[in-house]
Amino acid sequence: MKNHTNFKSSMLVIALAFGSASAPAFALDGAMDNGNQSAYTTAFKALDTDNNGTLTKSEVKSEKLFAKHFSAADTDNDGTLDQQEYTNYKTKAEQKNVKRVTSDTVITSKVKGNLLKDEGLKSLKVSVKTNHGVVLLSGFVETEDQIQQAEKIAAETEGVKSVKNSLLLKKE
Ligand SMILES: [Ca+2]
Ligand SMILES: [Ca+2]
Repeated sequence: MKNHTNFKSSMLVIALAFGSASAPAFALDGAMDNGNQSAYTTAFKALDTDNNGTLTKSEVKSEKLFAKHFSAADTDNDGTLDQQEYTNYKTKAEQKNVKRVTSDTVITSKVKGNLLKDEGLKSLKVSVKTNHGVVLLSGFVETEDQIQQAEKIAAETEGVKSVKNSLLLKKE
């Protein structure tokens, strides 16, 4: 996990660097690491309807994130968001999202691992998907017991909030 943390902090440095210089962000359009930053620049300009370089609460109201968290994003408390405040907050929100997706991925692989440990289930192709800790099981199994067993194993896996069981019996 150490590398992951380093990666995050370097992303933040990039965000800060680009927040203060908007023009170069366009030049890097398409580059993997900077894709989001230039997207933010574009989004910022689109929202800034009077083109004065800052966003008021009403200019930004079409974005759910800022409609909800305007004052949190307005770090200097001047009632408007400049490009840096906008980009920083957006980056932070994005990182939270990345974190969430990562833990869903971890849950999925744990559930898959636990299913593979089960003698009765390991040969079956059970598909596992996770969204916000909710695990979706799907695919075809041979017996009613396997459906119940797979659900039980998934539900008992660490981090799982609930299980949606869409497993079906194979028709002979
Ligand atoms: Ca404006
Ligand atoms: Ca501000």
